[in-house]
Amino acid sequence: MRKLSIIGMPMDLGQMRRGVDMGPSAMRYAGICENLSKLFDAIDDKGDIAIGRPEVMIDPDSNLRNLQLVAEKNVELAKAVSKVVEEGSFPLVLGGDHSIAIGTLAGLAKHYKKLGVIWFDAHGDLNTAETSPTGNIHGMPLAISIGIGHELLTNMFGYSPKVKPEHVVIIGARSLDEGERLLIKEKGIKVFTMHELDRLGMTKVMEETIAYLKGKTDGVHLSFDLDGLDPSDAPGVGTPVTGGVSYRESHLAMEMLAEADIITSAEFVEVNPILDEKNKTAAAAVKLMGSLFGEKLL
Ligand code: 4U7
Ligand code: MN
Ligand code: MN
Ligand code: MN
Repeated sequence: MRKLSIIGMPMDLGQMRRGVDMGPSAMRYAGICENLSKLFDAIDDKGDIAIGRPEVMIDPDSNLRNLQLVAEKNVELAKAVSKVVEEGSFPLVLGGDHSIAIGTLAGLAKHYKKLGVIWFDAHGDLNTAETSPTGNIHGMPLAISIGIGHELLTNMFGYSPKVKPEHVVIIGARSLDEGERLLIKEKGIKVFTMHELDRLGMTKVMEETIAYLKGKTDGVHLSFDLDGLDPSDAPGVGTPVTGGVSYRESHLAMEMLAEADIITSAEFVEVNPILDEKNKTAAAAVKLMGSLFGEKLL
């Protein structure tokens, strides 16, 4: 029995642009359940985790903006994700800004000791309070998950790291800060930037990604930041970067992951309906989920 469980995480505290809290709603509106129903025996939408965000920006000047709340809410998400795994269901988390990956990965790490992560993103999300140009925690979740950053986030549930750097693959990067470049080199993190995507093509990049993670991991999480796509295909994101992955290439990537049958959990993040054009980005996310879960054109 193949079961999908959806968890909405309408959190916008990891960055400064309002609207990304409406991401889960926009993706549901774009037809997640309708689109995925034929690919699963059952779909269980758990609804949203309550963020209860006050209207005023809290803690606007810190170099770890909204640290306490981001930590608290991610503990809740981690518990919800862990429960879904215990139920034998596939966890699909809807963001929210990318800081929610801290909770998703903390929840998964309870069950997967060698968790692989595919980080599809224009950015590295490998900043710390020291290296971040913005103080926005959505630019830090990958660093935190490999154990680098504020203890309140890295040490969730009393241990760190949640993921080993050698089990991470970043795809689509084209905006990396200085500190992130250093960390990538220091930790030997596998990165396919847009340069490698242009040179090798998506087919080869995905073949290499799958070969790299297969065998040495006991589960693979897909963390899909919609800004990995080109802004022409996904305009509804808070930090767009030109020169991204095309709609078709991204589908090919999802189709290859479906074929390889390695993905054990996923999240789609950074959809901001206020910045979007007629829900285009949310719709792209939902179509990508279809390909990821095995939908075929013919
Ligand atoms: B996202 C940035 F400085 N690197 O740290 C930062 F460019 O989750 C952007 O990938 C982070 O969307 C983007 O603030 C975070 C910036
Ligand atoms: Mn991101
Ligand atoms: Mn990004
Ligand atoms: Mn972003």
